[in-house]
Amino acid sequence: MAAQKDVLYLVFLALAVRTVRLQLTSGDDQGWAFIWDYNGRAEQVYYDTMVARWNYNTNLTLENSRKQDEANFIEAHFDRQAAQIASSFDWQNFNNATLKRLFRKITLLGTAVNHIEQAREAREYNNLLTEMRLIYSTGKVCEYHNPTSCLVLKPDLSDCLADSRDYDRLRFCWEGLRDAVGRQLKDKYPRFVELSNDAVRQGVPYWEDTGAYWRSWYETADFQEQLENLYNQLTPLYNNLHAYVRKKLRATYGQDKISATGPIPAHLLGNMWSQSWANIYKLVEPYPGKTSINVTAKMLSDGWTVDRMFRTSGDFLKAMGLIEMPQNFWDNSMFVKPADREVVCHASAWDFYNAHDVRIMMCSNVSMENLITIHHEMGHIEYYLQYKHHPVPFRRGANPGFHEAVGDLLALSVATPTHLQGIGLLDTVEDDNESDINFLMSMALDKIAFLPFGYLMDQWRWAVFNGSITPATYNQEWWKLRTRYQGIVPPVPRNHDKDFDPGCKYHIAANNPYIRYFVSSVLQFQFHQALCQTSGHTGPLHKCDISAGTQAHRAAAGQKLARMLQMGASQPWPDAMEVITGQRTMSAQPIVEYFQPLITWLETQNVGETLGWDESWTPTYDCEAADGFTCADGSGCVRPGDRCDGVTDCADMSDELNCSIDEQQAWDFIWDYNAKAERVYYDSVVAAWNYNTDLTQENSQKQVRLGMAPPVAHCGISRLPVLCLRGSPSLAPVEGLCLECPKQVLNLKDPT
Ligand code: KAF
Ligand code: ZN
Repeated sequence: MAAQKDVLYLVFLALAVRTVRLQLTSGDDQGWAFIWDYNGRAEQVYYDTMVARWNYNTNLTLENSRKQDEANFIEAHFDRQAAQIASSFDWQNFNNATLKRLFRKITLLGTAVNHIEQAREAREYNNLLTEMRLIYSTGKVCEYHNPTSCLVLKPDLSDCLADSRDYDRLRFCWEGLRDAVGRQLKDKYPRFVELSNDAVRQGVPYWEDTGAYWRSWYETADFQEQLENLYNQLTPLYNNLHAYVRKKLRATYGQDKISATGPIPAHLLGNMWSQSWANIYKLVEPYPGKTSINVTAKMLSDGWTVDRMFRTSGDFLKAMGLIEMPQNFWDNSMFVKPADREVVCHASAWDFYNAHDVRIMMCSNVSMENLITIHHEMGHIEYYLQYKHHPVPFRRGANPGFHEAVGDLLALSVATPTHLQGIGLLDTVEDDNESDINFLMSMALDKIAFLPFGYLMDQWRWAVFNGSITPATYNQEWWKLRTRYQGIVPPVPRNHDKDFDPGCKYHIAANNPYIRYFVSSVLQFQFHQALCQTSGHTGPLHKCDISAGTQAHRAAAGQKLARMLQMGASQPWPDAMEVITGQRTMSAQPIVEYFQPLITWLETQNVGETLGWDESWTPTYDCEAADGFTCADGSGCVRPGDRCDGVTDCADMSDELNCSIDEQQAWDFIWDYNAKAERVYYDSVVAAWNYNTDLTQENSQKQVRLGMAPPVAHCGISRLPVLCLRGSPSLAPVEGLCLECPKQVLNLKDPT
């Protein structure tokens, strides 16, 4: 493999540099020579890694996973060697600032390098990450009363959260994912955090923890203070939206379910993580009957296809004079979920580092939400295409928030009613205040609702990485932040010993940083405001479509954006920001200006409402409606999946004798189990005897086959480590041996 040769070459070069010169190599010319040599090799190594990652992510097999591990390992080795050689140059004294910046980036190693000297830890780190991603991507939630009917996150559970208006059904879908994914990740995450921190602490420079390493990408000394400042300026917007939505939800679900002054139950906001509330637009629409922005129904009735959504996004880039998607983008991308295999469904945009192979991976369906996500992903691709001429270390966003902001910036124009009308997604557009408020509400349900979530995700993770949140309090602290910032509460009591709710968000299971999305939420409005000015827009900011002006105006806006994108990471981000906005700092002013008419409207709607929420309020929990049952002493609710054995299930920690299991059924089960276990064990001892007394291949295989057969059945909900669930049919662990599940719940993990 070419990449392996490159690694060997670098090892050779490193040794040569070390032995021939004991002092640092100096001189810009030598520096440039290294860079161009490094660049050609890096392109090859990274291309191979991206191909292996793509193949695995679009077909989650063991074999593809193994190939991906191998490629990751080669890449880490290459990065490490390159960093070592670059460090042997006296690069801090180079004359050329660009060259210095390139060397700094090559020598900065984070977790990517992951201690070659400690290959065991590196493997463990990679294995854990692969496992966590796989658990997230393949988690399934089976119906309580039909365990063979199982739901996956995309599309089933996402659709459930978006479309159902049944309080208990929503709770089932919300809780199901947390049981299926979070609980399985709980034991893996602490070790992962430990290994990640170990890795960054071994690098040069030394990072205190993974969070500090991630924050270093922003090259901003007071980054956290700046964020807090921005967040505080945006809180009034969020609190007004929250109070208004809570009032509307009380009208929909009942005052017994939602408090006028409390947080909102998290499952009622149209999204699995309550991060975008756009799916409940109809429940909170300010002026029903006026122009309504959610155009999903129109897309479906007009026969829109996934391909058309992508082409529409491509057309917008073209109209702005930006780089069009190359043919291989259309040929190689994965736009819809394949029916025949497991894939990663979380959307992503891929650069293969060879200047032309770019792809999107997404399990799209036809909807307004997906149309916006497609623009988001296309924004990443446009960035790739614009900065492809740079050496590899500069092929990044000016900072990670810039990369996330590009597509969203374009979507701000695409989502305007006049633009939607132009592409055939709205029949009529009324130009009046009420329609404006409807439009701004639909945008706020996306953009404003997202702010606290975008902010808190890495507040939690940074605290985990720096040790101020420990594994024992992962889940409590998560919910403290969720309640404090988002004003939401879990609809069902959390079992902090078992639940790991943060792990149910892709970016935590897959270890992708998140603060970039909060940064992007601010930046995109700054860019939008500036480009609107360039495009000749006059009037309120929320009415601006940067593609709507004259050809010359449109081209000017497109060129300005392109100039910034072409910089990649070659200069500090304030330089890139200056190209578009003329400013060098992040500012909340444009997003506040954009939503000002809605803020004023919400303030009048919220007269008499309490802004904010009482953090101690929790929803009443109807145990029976949630398929649970109360312990015999009436003290708690045991849910399917929780063992009724006194470990932690009953709220008062009472043991299983207090739970309402019919003991006779339990004994029936034990005797049934016993008879069948005797047969299984007899067969396996016979096989062992036969093999030990006659060491043939065939006898060995028979023994292995029996030895590997699971000793117990997993009846009922396959996502749960239980034997049987209430009323569920039994499943056979070994052909012909079927354990009958008792009618009552009997959740025994291992009856031996
Ligand atoms: C963004 C926009 C609107 C709403 C919500 C968000 C936040 C976030 C979310 O919670 O869904 N959005 C995404 O995760 C979109 C996917 C992505 O484009 O940001 C993707 C995430 C990802 C996937 C796999 C590996 C790493 C990251 N990011 C990229 O594809 C990406 C990131 C950096 C550079 C180029 C591409
Ligand atoms: Zn993104």
